[in-house]
Amino acid sequence: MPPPCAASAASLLPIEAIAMSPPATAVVRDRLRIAIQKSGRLSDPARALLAACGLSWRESRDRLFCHGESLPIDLLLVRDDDIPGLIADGICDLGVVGNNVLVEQGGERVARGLAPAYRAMRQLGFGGCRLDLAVPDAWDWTGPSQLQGKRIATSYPSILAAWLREQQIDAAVVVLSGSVEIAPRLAQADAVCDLVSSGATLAANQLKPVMTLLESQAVLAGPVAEFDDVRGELAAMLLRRLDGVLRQKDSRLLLFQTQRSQLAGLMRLLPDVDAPTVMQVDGGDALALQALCHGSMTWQRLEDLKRAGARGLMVLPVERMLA
Ligand code: PRT
Ligand code: ZN
Repeated sequence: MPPPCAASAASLLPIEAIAMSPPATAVVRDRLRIAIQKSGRLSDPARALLAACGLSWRESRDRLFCHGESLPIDLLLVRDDDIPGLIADGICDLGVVGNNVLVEQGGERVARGLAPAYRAMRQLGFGGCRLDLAVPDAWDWTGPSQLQGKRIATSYPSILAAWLREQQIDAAVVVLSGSVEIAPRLAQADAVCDLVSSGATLAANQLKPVMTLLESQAVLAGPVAEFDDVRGELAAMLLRRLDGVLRQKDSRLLLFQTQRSQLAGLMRLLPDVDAPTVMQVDGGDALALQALCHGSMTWQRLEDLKRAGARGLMVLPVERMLA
């Protein structure tokens, strides 16, 4: 993909959105603006996550600005590569973007002598992939030193260059904006450094992954500096809800009864529960427990708990959480 360019994203904005988009440093705003990918791998999951946080907006798939209805939080639909620049320029307050893009563009800023302008605030649990170094199947891979003097094609020159420096390898970085995997077959490069999820694209191009330079997933990105107006409160509320939604995704409520003497043994079987609530039943040794579990609660685990003295086991889904 072409290099980041906040100006190009802004130039795509409809007139009214541009009018609403002076740099944040120049104005105090009373609405929060979140940039998400207009279309692509992160687009639908980002929308679903924000909707689960209680946001709703006036849909305009064909346009770039969606006015927030349930809360003063608007969406800007853009190319993922533009998101870090939009945050750096204060055109957007937050963004949902692959950490790979954030790290790459952060590295470019540092190389240009600019101060860090954005940071990953939360890992979002989707858009998982790796930035892998891959070589032709025919290579007998012995280690990074094999790359000495070779040409490596990538859309992530900053991350790759940093890694090569670390490894003290002198290799040529061939920057391509797409179709990186085909470069060795076209004799443009000897190896590639590209995003991989299933690995099918590498395999189809007779390449094999040999090193992982970065594990990535979608993140909520925001500015390094705190907001000093009402956007700070809106961002804090969004983060609270986001944390609830992310935790709730893999959480189950576990209920059961047991005897006091068996409690310690049962708790050893539940290392992934939050501090459980323990209630005495009838003032005797019988206890009722409720606990939030974050691991999977399989039939096997329930059988193990039952054997250890749990009775009336119940696993309930969690609808909503707010810490
Ligand atoms: O138009 P715009 O610039 O917004 O979209 P884009 O084409 O740049 O982005 P998109 O939608 O392809 O990817 C957005 C983000 O999704 C990336 O920045 C990553 O954070 C994440 N992601 C997760 C991936 C992949 N998995 C992925 N597999 N991004 C790209 N790929 C590509 C990879 O480059 C390679 O070409 O998929 C191919 C490999 O897939 P496998 O499954 O064959 O290994
Ligand atoms: Zn892109």
